[in-house]
Amino acid sequence: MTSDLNTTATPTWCPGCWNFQILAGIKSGLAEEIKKGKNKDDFAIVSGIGCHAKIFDYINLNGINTLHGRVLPTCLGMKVGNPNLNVIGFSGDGDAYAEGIEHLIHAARFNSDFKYFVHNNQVFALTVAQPTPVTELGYKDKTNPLGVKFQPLNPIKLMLASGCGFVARVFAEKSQIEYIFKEAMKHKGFAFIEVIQPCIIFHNDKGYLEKTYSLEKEEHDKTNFDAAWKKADEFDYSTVKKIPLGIFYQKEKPILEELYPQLAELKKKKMSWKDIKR
Ligand SMILES: Cc1ncc(C[n+]2csc(CCOP(=O)(O)OP(=O)(O)O)c2C)c(N)n1
Repeated sequence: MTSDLNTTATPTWCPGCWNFQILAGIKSGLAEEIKKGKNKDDFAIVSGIGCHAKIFDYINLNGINTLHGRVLPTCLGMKVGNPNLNVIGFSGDGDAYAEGIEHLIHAARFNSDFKYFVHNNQVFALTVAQPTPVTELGYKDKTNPLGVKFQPLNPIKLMLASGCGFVARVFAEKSQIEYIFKEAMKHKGFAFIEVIQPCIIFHNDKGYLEKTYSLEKEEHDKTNFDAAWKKADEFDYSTVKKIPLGIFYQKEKPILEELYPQLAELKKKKMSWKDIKR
């Protein structure tokens, strides 16, 4: 039941923030996994610093609310400590693509078996709207009165180029989060999920939702790297014509926990380091 995952903390997100839908979708996905036989203690969550990070306070699971930009090494540390934990990380676009960018590239390479949701509102929202590496050209705020001069990074292409085996984007609607949560849980390996989450105060959506379409409905072949790369080009985070949603690319490859015999052994025996007598 999703209510078992509730905490007593009162959400401090702005009324109407899309983060509420992300929270609802994640809790419903988790409840489904628990119904299928997992325990709450089989999960751990990690968040960074920012509006997105408050999700940590609203889900009753173990975990760490870590430093800004350090979600991924924290998740990796948890997996190395206990390869049987189901670890889920949450970042903002500032957290993931600015402070934490180097970790993102290596997380894709290492392919440790955890899931990563990036709440992308195209601004550093909690600190009131400074541009991030995915803010559109020309965007102005007090720190950039002349407007952003640099082409936004394309995180989908970055993940493809870095060898990520699960590259997806969804919009911050509960049903889309539920869908991608389920798909990501089924995938063995690092799953990168970008969630388009327009900040209703500082970066309003400019009709993003109407520009989205489903890759699955278009029969996009998610096993085809070149097709994924092409689809990634359709939204450059600056000009908004159409925004493909769904799984761009999926390919299973050896996970970090299988490449190290010590971890593979722990996984096989369903043990963690604390169960080993030394
Ligand atoms: C190392 C470090 N740099 C800067 C900050 C200040 N800071 C706190 S929240 C935040 C913005 C977070 O933006 P983002 O990760 O995009 O998340 P959002 O608030 O948009 O969900 C910043 C820059 C910090 N806490 N730590």
